[in-house]
Amino acid sequence: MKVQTEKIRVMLVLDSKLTKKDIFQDCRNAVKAGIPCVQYREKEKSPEEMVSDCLRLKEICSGKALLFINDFPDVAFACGADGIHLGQCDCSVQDARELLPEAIIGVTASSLDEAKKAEADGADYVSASPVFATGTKSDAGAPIGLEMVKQIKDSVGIPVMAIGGINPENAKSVFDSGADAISVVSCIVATDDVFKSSKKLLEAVKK
Ligand code: TZP
Ligand code: MG
Repeated sequence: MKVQTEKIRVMLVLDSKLTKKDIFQDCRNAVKAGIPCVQYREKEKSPEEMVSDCLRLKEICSGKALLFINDFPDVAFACGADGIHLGQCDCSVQDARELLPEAIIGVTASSLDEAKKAEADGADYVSASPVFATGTKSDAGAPIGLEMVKQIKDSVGIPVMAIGGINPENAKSVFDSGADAISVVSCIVATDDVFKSSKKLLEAVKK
């Protein structure tokens, strides 16, 4: 990863459907707790709404946490995000890189082939997905398991993130399998106290 790679150890993916408050309060509380990296992930909002949301989030994260945008390089460009996360069906790494030469670009990978291709395409990290079963993303596919996280780690030279069903109880096992970073949604945003649940996760993965 290009900048501040060591910061990307724990990423919180915000979710306006799962939150008990709103994504801005969640972001503020998570950043206050020490979450170093936040991802904006919205599937149904207009481009204008996304840019407006992300400008607010950028302000909340400013100087404290990195802001990533899921799926939309143009939104990332408009708000000056630090990074972009792309799925297998999103735009190519090359197209994202053209628009965002300085951004950290991550790509989801569920197999060794996808992980190797992401690296060859110029991704800065791959996100092994889904490690465990998750109810948060209905089309996430079957869990790939910790053994596949390890195999992906052994197959690429770029950092490996892991996502899907990760929580304070199993997070350490994900790092022990070789992951450099984890990304979570529900174990933080679906709780009543985002500050407290962020602290709990960070404590569980403390080096
Ligand atoms: N991509 C793969 S699994 C997933 C995403 C966005 C959802 C993970 O959510 P949770 O609640 O941490 O299992
Ligand atoms: Mg996507």
